Amino acid sequence: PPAKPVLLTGASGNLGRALARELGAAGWTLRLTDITPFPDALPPGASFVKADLNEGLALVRQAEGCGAILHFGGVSVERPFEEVLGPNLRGLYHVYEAARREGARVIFASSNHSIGFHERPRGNEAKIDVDCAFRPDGYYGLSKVYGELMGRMYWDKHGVENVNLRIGSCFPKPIDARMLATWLSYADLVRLCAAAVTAPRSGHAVIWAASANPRTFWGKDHRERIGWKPLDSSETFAGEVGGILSGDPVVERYQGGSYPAIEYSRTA
Ligand code: 15L
Repeated sequence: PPAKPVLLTGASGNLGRALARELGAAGWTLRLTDITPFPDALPPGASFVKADLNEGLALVRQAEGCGAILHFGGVSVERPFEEVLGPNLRGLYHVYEAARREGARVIFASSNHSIGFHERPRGNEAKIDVDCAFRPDGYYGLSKVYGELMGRMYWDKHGVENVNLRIGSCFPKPIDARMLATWLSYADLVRLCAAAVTAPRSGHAVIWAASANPRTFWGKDHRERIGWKPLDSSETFAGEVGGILSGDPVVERYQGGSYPAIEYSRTA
């Protein structure tokens, strides 16, 4: 386990709960926070504080003495701009200011929706690397772009290390054909976060957070820097979900799936 406590925002969310349970069981000292109460029994060595990411002071206090911040809090799906603004943009600023004060590393739950308007590769077409253009597929994806760029800026300007996880689809199992490309198992997520926190140096890193899926959309990233390799694969579920398509050409064309199609009004 890391020498210093680790702050986890969004602890009451699906991914937060999985991380709290597994890292807690591995003996980590966790400071959990969320705007909604923590629904599970507290893991050994963990504490929980209910707080809003909009409140900078609360976050600074919780981060005191921490060596890393796993930032999984905020709005996690497409929402109107005004709803995304507070938790996802102002919240990020508070996280990074706290990290700067503590000399802590930030592990940011970014998303494939920061690049969701890239088309899916067909056949042998080249896969996109993490230095591809940002192509956010909505206000939520745009907030993830902002988060990755905030990490870029805090590293260049203040030397705050950060690992940006472009999470595909992290669920117990894939539920449609797209997720055969984008799925990330909970176990691979937990190992990824552990590697991101404990690697001796990360700088500003960006990682495709998906399992070892043969149908992946994604190519090169910075995983070697933190020594992470996914061990699971969506292919186990191909027979079950490989035929599940949406029937919507916009959804099937782009990597972001249903998100690009939300309020899509382009005609040419
Ligand atoms: C995300 O960023 C969302 O948080 C999650 O609910 C899924 O929609 C996922 O992306 C996905 O693209 O499958």
